[in-house]
Amino acid sequence: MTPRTVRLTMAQALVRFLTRQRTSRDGREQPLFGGMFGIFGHGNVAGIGQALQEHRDDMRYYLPRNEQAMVHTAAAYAKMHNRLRTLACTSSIGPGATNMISGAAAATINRVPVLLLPGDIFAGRRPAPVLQQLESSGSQDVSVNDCFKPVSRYWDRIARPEQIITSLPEAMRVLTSPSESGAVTIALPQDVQAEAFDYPAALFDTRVWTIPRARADRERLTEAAALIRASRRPLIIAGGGAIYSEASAALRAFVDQTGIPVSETQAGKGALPEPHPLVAGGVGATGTLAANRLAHDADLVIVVGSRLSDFTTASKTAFQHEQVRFISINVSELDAGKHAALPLVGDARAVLEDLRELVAGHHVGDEYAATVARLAAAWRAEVDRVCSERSTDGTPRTSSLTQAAVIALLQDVLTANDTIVCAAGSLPGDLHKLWRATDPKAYHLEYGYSCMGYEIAGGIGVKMAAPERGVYVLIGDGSYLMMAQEIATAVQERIPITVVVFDNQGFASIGGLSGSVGSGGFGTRYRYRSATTGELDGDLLSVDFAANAASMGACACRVETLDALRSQLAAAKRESGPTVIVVPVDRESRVGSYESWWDVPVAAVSTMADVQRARTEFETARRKERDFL
Ligand SMILES: Cc1ncc(C[n+]2csc(CCOP(=O)(O)OP(=O)(O)O)c2C)c(N)n1
Ligand SMILES: [Mg+2]
Repeated sequence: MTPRTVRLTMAQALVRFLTRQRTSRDGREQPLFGGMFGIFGHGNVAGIGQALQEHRDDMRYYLPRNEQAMVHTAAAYAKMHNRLRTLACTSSIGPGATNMISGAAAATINRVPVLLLPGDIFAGRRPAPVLQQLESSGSQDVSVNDCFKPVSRYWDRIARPEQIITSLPEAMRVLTSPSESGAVTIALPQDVQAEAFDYPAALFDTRVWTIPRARADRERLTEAAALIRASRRPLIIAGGGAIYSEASAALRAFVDQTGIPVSETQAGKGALPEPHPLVAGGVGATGTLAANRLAHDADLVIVVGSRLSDFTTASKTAFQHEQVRFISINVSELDAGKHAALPLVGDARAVLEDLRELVAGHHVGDEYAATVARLAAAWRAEVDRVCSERSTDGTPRTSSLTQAAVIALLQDVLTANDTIVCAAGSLPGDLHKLWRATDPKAYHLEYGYSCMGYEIAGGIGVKMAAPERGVYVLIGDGSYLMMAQEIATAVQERIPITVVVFDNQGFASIGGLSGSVGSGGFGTRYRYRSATTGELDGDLLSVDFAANAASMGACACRVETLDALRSQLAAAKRESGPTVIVVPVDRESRVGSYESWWDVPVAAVSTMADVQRARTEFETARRKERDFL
């Protein structure tokens, strides 16, 4: 008997296939794709574009304003869904495709699934070179889409329509794999998209991808339990994996039983929601004094779902105990093996449950418990102090409001059912220290790639994934200027997010960093070029962000006081579309760093005295960096 077939174009078959994919974890099943974003050009309009039109009832199409942004939206959507759902993204060939590369890198670095479908040059080649085609004198099998290879976890190019029969299942496997997840790129030559093929009907059967909860090796678990029992100063680092695996209850049970304190990475904040007496807050370069002191003296660090970036480890200076050991719970072997950890390869929730049984009856000593309680209480008091501080003494103010005070007000107004979204600038560091996440989904930071421009696009993805939540995008003026156009998309889709723009006239974060490497803020402020000096040190440039947002259809305003901010935040709740609130904040009022450090190399030779001084300090600080072998 010959198998039943369906005659479709490759693009139609691809879209139909995507509508049939589902995921399931803990018995809860849902569609893998929540829709497809795309910007059409000659590389996809007649292929995927036409297929989407035919499938518009079961695959909703969304029109964003920029291809990079749509990938951020997809990644934020996936992250909010704990990687169980995502969005697909279609682009034309050439610039539309390469615009997605930053988004792909961000998704892959954050281990978040996104499906990217860039158009590609003709597989048939006859009309070559086509508009926007990259030519190579050494090969005809090269296009700009090859640039996606290093930033994708799966990459393919479809030269014949039947290739999707084997490619798509592999692409889905990678997208839904807890350990391999990231950007999946399938480049679609524009001619092949429109070619017909008799596809096996079975390709379009509903397919459920079951997300496993892998359990760790039994012997290693026993070894880990022995390390925990022997440890006098253990510390947990909760990373994004703890949230993706929905391990909060397991983590709480584990620490309630053992008394082990929990510090957090940017992706892991809220894994153990506040208020819990064992939350020590952010750890590492942007960490709290409590977490950083605990890390400094820890003899055992239990890492739960973190890739241990340099921000988390303070460039490998955070852990100074002579005999410090690491246990790393992670679905990915790559991450689990870092810092010569005892690797517990498996799902965070499952492994924590197993580990808890193995350390039954064990609790940290009274003295350590008292130290943890004292440090946590002192940190809470420090947060209150920083948030009520007016502005840095002595330095001229650009605003009477400090960033910390605005954060404190937001903290006061927002509830456990709200989510803040942020990615780059000085906000992530301040939030990592100051924010109290009262729910595992309250704090959405893209800090794997820290990609300026993620914020508003990401906020849209978060709101699409969790329409029941209030979504608050916190964004610097620099990031806003890089990618604000998705406000128009939010207006179009009537997505009611609130965007708070922190206007400090340039790059406060990199300005501060520039100061610390001896360069005095060179190139980090928005100023006119001065006719006298020829440099960018003329008058301050001001941008009317509220007018800009209003021009796209958002409800927008600028506030000068905390009271006005409070009432505008309340008003935003009544809007059916996006609201943008611009808040001027003082550039020089910074939240300090708490006994932490970040390795940013300083010029080894320079005629500038400040640079020479910074280099000397750098060389001293770097000596604290450790190898964990
Ligand atoms: C796409 C991108 N380009 C450059 C950087 C480097 N960078 C990190 S923070 C920053 C400045 C951000 O300025 P703003 O959004 O105003 O935040 P602020 O530092 O003032 O808080 C820059 C340029 C980046 N992270 N992402
Ligand atoms: Mg700024």
